[in-house]
Amino acid sequence: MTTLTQQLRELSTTIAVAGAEHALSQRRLGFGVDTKSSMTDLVTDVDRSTEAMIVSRILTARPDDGLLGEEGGERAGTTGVRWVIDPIDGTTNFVYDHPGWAVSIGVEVDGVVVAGAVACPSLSMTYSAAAGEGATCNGAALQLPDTAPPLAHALVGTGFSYDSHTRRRQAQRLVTVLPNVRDIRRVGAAAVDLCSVAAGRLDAYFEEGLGPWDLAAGGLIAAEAGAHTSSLDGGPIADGSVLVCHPGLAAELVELLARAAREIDDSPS
Ligand code: LIP
Repeated sequence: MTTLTQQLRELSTTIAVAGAEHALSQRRLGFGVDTKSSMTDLVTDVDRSTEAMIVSRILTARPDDGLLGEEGGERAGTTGVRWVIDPIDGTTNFVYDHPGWAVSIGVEVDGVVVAGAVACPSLSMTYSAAAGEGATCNGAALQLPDTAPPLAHALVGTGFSYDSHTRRRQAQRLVTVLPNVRDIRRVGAAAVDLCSVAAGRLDAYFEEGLGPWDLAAGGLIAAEAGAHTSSLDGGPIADGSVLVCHPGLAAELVELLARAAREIDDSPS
């Protein structure tokens, strides 16, 4: 007898894979591109058609659930289950045909993410997790190693805002961070970054300003693989601020990020 959480994991995985196949096939046919919050914040008609396809599949299976989609799909449900959907996370990569993009579907029960899947078709990787039941990539269990690397050997992912003023401060923060870690990777899709920490392809990832759809599935996958998850200041994740890393790196990274913020505030603008 499968539990609700197991059923939601299986359904989110099946639909995420189908959504990824849809997006990849639509890409080959050509697509239109628009902008949202700024000239660099892209959305394509494949984002929209993929979200519509995902919503249709969800409501066919579970007609009374709630929905929150990045491209506007939102409805209240009556079951306590809410689906949090990013139809294409990493839209800029999708447009430029870089592989770092994914379909991300998280599932909440009473406001807590309990299942989710991230399908990365160009990387041939499908991640999934259920609360208390671990995380997998292509069916193989994910578990962070017992020991963390030294901070100076940590490969750290991050991302940047679409707002140019915010990007300036984020770049200034790297002046402090970059000399103290192995290197930085800016993949361009939070869901891929979060799953990369779960899979050991990154030792840490931090970013601010994420939407709930960027974070829902990948955050659970990283936590179920044993990663530390918090805001940049080490507190509970809030307002789209996230630090995900090997637990042995968390205190040092919180301090390094705090020092970076102080150095920006203390520097002449
Ligand atoms: C992306 C995020 C990424 C961030 C990008 C962009 P989108 O989401 O997943 O972490 O750095 O700027 O916001 O807009 O491609 O769905």
